[in-house]
Formats: sequence, C-alpha cells, structure tokens
Amino acid sequence: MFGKLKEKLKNWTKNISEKLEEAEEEKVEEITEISKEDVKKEIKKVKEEKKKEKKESKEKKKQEKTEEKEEKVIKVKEEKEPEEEVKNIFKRFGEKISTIKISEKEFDVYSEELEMLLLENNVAMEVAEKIVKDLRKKIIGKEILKKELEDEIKDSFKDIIREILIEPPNLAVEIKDKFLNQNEPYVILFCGINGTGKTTTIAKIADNLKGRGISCVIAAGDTFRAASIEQIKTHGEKLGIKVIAHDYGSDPASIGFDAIQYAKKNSINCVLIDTAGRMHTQKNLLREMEKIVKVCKPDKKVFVGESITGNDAIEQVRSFNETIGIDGIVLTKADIDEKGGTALSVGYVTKKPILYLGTGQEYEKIEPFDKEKFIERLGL
Ligand SMILES: Nc1nc2c(ncn2[C@@H]2O[C@H](COP(=O)(O)OP(=O)(O)OP(=O)(O)O)[C@@H](O)[C@H]2O)c(=O)[nH]1
Ligand SMILES: [Mg+2]
Repeated sequence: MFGKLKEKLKNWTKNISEKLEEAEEEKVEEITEISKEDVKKEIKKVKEEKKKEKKESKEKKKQEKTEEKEEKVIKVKEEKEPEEEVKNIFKRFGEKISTIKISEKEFDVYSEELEMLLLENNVAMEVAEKIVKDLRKKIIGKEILKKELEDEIKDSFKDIIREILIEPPNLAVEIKDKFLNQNEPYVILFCGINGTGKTTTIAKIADNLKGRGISCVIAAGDTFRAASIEQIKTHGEKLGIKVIAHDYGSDPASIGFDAIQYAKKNSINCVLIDTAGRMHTQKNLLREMEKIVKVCKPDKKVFVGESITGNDAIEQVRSFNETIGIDGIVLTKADIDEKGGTALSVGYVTKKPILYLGTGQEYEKIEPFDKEKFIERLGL
C-alpha cells in the first residue's frame, strides 16, 4: 500500500541530503585550504618575531639574571601562541563542517523534482505546491547538523502531512453519544460514483460497528442498478443486519425515511443509507441526493471514492461536496493503491476528514483512518 510514494519520498530525501552534504563538503574543503594558508602565515609571522626577540636578547646578554628569567617566561608564553591560533581556527571550521545551511538556490534545484514526484503519485496540484512551499519555509536557512539532515527533512515532511490531513472523528463515539443524549439513531448517508465500493463499505462499517456493540439497520437506497437490492440483502443476511428495501425504481428518500422509523421503533443505534452510484457530472442525479438529504437529515454525509483514481477522485469529491456538503470520506481499494497521493489530497481540497480506508474485499478489511499510521506507511 502506497509503496510508490513511499519509495519516491525516501529517494528524494536521501538524494537531497547526500547531494547537499557533498556540496557542503566541497565548500568546506575550499575554506579549509584557505585557512591552512592563513595558519602557515601566522606561524611564520610569530617565528620571525621570536627570532627578532632572540637577537635582541643576545644583545642584552650583559643584563642582570632576573631580567633574563622574565624574558624566558615571555618566550614560553609566546611559543604557545601559534598552537592556540591553529586550535582556534580549526575549532571554528570544525563547527562549519558539522552543520549545513540550505540556501534558497540549493533548495530550488530539488523542489521541482519533489513537486513532480508528488504529482506523479496522485497528489493534487494545490497540495503538491503547499508541501513544497511549507518545506521551503521549514528548512531554508536553518542551521542543521549534517548527520541529522535526512531526519530533519523527514521530520519537516511529517509535520506538513500532519497539518494537511484532517483528524477524523471517532464515529463509534459520536453514534453512542447521540443515542445516549437524544435516544435517536445516528444516520449516515453514503454517496459516490458507480462501483467505488459504497455497498461493500456499508456492509463493512455495519459489521465493524456491530463488533463495537452498536446496532445498525441498512437502507437499500440504490433502487436503480440491476441486482443492487439483492446484493445488499445478501450482505445483511451474512452479517445478521436488518435491511429495509422497497422495489426497484422506488424513491430512495422514502426508503431512508422508513429505515429511520424502523430504527426509532426498535432502538437501533445507527442507520446506514446506500445510494445508487452516480457520476459527479450528472446534475439531475446529484439533485436526487439533495432530496434524500432533505428527507433523512443525515448526521454524516459520506463520500466513497477509490484511492487509486487520483485526480478523478478529487474532482468527484469536490462536486459531491458542492451539491450536498459532505462531512467525511471513505477511500476504498487502498490495498491496491501503490501511489497514496489521493489519501493525502482528498481531505485537503474539501477540508473534510478521511474516516476509513477500505483495504480489501472482505468485511474486516476496513480501517478507521489514522494519521500517524498513514505517515508511517509513507516511511516518514
Ligand atoms: N480491493 C478492494 N476491493 C474493494 C474494496 N471495496 C470494494 N471493493 C470491490 O469493489 C467492487 C464494487 O463494490 P461495490 O460495493 O458494489 O461498489 P458500489 O459503489 O456499491 O457500486 P455501485 O452500486 O454499482 O455504484 C466489488 O467487487 C468490491 O468487492 C476495497 O477496499 N478493496
Ligand atoms: Mg452499490
């Protein structure tokens, strides 16, 4: 999962650290060469002074013993000076050798490459630009210990991604809270284009919630696609979860409404409403979603998109968000997504959290979205 983006990011951070370190070493070598010259000159100067003093002291041979002693003390003191000077110079350069300051010019060489690799791995343009801009702000001009350069870049990345991803709410807690406080079922409406995994996700979530002691009822709101009602009924039977269904062609809003009434009567905690897949460009079908929203007043309107579709998923989620105002996102098929950029972008462009990742076809293959786990998966 997300292996490509992980590998590319790893290569990029390794590459930029190594290249910057090499460039810095070349600079330091030059400086050190110059400094060696300086040291030589300094030593020569001190030696000449000492010679001159020796000569003078010979001339003063006849002076008293106490004066000679004093001179010796001065000599010893002066003999130490060249060593001190060498030490100081190398101390100064030692500090320079162990730290790096990345300049704007140096960063620019690598930033284009970074932006390209992000775009190639399904990161939306605005998100790629934000990452580059934020990384620039974080690392340019900062005094960084050479041996910590790669980690410093990785840490900066981590912080940026943490900022981009939105912290998801705990759905199970919200459902329980609503039921406890209002004695009302929590209603979740699922939407998205055809075949993204809405029905499978509903079955997975129902099963997941059941495991947490939360009861569910499913509304078979896809009355359009052939065999859709049978499909969801089969899931319900397998999982032991009630499915409310009408005939094909009937109004999905009224099925949702009936499921809510059933939940109220039977003290069921949560209602999950399935809908027919519809293209985000079909305005009349999006308006049908508005009607379901008006009638069922869902607590959460969840967009279900495929992790693998990249920019298409971004367009879809934008369109659904504009029509019905979504509250959260489920990204399915993350198990077959090598890129990972959709997960990074889809929340940022809508400012809505990813609630779950679908990670396979089986019921247990669903994970509540975890920011830190995601960052870890990117190898950061
Ligand atoms: N690998 C993988 N496959 C998935 C995942 N979620 C769903 N699928 C598969 O995707 C296909 C479509 O799933 P559905 O749940 O029928 O999708 P849908 O959005 O309800 O489709 P429509 O009702 O036709 O719009 C099925 O074969 C599922 O098994 C997932 O997380 N990973
Ligand atoms: Mg379906």
